[in-house]
Amino acid sequence: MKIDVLTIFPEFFQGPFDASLLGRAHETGLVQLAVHDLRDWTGDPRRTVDDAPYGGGAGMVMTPAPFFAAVEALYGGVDQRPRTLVMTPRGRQFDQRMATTLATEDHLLLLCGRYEGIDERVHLHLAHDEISVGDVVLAGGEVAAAMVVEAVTRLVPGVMGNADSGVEESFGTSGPQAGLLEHPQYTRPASFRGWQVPGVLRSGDHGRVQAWRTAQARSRTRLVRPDLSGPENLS
Ligand code: JFH
Repeated sequence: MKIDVLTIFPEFFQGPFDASLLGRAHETGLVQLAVHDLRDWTGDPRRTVDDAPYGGGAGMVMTPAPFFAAVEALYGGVDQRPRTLVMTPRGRQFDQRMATTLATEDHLLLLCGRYEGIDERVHLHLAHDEISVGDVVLAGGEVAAAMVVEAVTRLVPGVMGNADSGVEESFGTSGPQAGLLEHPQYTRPASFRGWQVPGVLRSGDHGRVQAWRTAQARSRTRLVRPDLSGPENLS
């Protein structure tokens, strides 16, 4: 999978993704992340990317031309662009289902704005979809795009060390605790500062372990995320 990101802060993406999972996926060629500086496609010596809003109001709006020029330079034309997502607080809420769908694409382009957002013509004529990562207002699209990159790339087959670890996690779409928050996890030592690992997890009885985990996942979900407790999750 190839992911292109357009941003005025390309350096933002260097640190987090070089060290991690994605760094290794990049080396193996499974995921190719290319971050592009939007200012490379400005036409003036001051490399301007923003202007005052038509109709007035506070703040500045990102001007459309650099986005279109970048797409034309990178792909040879707007019609040849990959699946293009614009980060915005007014977008469709990003979730695990969307991540799994996006993980099947072979090429994505993520558009990051700053200031008060991007000229509507970019939304209308470049973006296939508008994505919000939650009901919170960020200072720009970069953190949102980083979330999308991380959530999507870990689902690309072969990227994760353990091929199974996507199955039973929170918001996963299959397994005995599908749609529930995850159960508690323990590792060694069995006793740490006087706190014991629950005996059932050391019993060797897989049926009892599974029942305990599902009960834990259900009660935790009811308590902190009742909205996730659909009819199929009611105990
Ligand atoms: C972004 C910003 C818009 C306008 C009422 C609420 C918002 C500040 C580009 C995504 C999520 C973002 C996000 C994504 C891209 C950009 C800052 C935009 C407004 C009116 C203020 C610029 C924010 N999920 N949260 N934030 N900004 N207000």
